[in-house]
Amino acid sequence: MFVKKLRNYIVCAAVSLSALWSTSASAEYALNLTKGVTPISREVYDLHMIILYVVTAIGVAVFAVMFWSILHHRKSKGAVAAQFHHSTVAELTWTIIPVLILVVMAIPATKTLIKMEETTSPDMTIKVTGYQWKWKYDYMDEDISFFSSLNEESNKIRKGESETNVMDHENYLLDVDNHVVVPVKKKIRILTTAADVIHAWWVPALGWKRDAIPGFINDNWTYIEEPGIYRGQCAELCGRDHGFMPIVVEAVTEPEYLAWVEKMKTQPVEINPEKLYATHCSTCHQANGQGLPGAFPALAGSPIAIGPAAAHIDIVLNGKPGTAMLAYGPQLSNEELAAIITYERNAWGNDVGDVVTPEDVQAAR
Ligand code: HEC
Ligand SMILES: [Cu+2]
Repeated sequence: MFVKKLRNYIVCAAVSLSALWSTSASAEYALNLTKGVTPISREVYDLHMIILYVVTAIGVAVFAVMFWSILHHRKSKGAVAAQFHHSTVAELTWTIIPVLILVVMAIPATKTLIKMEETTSPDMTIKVTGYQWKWKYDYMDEDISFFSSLNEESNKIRKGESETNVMDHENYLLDVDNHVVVPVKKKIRILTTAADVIHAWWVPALGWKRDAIPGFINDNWTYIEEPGIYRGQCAELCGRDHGFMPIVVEAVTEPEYLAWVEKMKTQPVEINPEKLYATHCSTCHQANGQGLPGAFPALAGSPIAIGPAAAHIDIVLNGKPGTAMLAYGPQLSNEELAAIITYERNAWGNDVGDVVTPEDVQAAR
């Protein structure tokens, strides 16, 4: 009776598992880790598989012994429990065998960890800085530096300001305005840090995830083999818009990379006040300048935004310590700051009518 019931349960579980497996496969759900696109990510994947096989084998063996014992030594068969309470042999065995298994598993894992830490002699270095809620990329060898934030369409959809259905937007919440463009087959050192709170830079295809911590610089590297677009996200809860600061790494061939570098260096910096405001300020103060009551003040009609320019420049340059209002002096150029401040003084019904110039901003630095 009992055995028959048990068999039914097992059949049932197997059928539902296989159903789950096929529906998830057809829906392109990946149940496993990604293999990624770097030698390290493949090693991480292989390690994961080795450990998975080891623990599966141990699990099967342990449960087999357990179920066998339950069945063959059950009370209805007249089994009588052994009555001993100390066995040196048993205790030594169940200590030494697991220790050996752990040591054997630790050897390849440590080798990979050491390789991951080996950041010396890179071909190039990129510094990644987390901000609430965007990323900044500095190409240390090229003097290229830019912000990368959630693309406009995703942003509109998530705020309910777009007609587009979420399902119709490819890479919804996983797309940005400026990709991090990198060459393939180069050792790229990636430094992570942050300007406000702790973030984490995570692109699964690269096989690692690293915290970006204010005041610290973490050191990592990657070597991408195949051109492609690899997406990721901030992986450390960093405040209200944590879910809206994706990462897009675009790996290209060396000539394409050099052309991109050339373009970045020669194209004039575009100063579009509305766009600058949207990128840097609207997550908190909102596109309509109304802020969010209780958290972020409205700029429409704000005493500072329509008061004397000096105080307005001061709070944008230096921020307000202890609040979410960061100092934008170190982030943005005089031209960009002058454009944003002038915009704020003359948008959403603010009509101060004055023009703040880059010279005014420079004088206040
Ligand atoms: C992360 C959220 C956040 C972002 C992004 C942000 N601010 Fe603020 N801002 C604040 C907060 C919070 C305050 C209120 C500080 C305080 O307590 O006085 C503030 C205050 C201000 C004020 C003073 C308003 C008043 O009436 O007190 C101005 C002007 C301002 N911000 C401009 C900007 C500009 C320009 C940008 C973009 C370059 C920007 N802010 C980006 C959070 C933010
Ligand atoms: Cu973050």
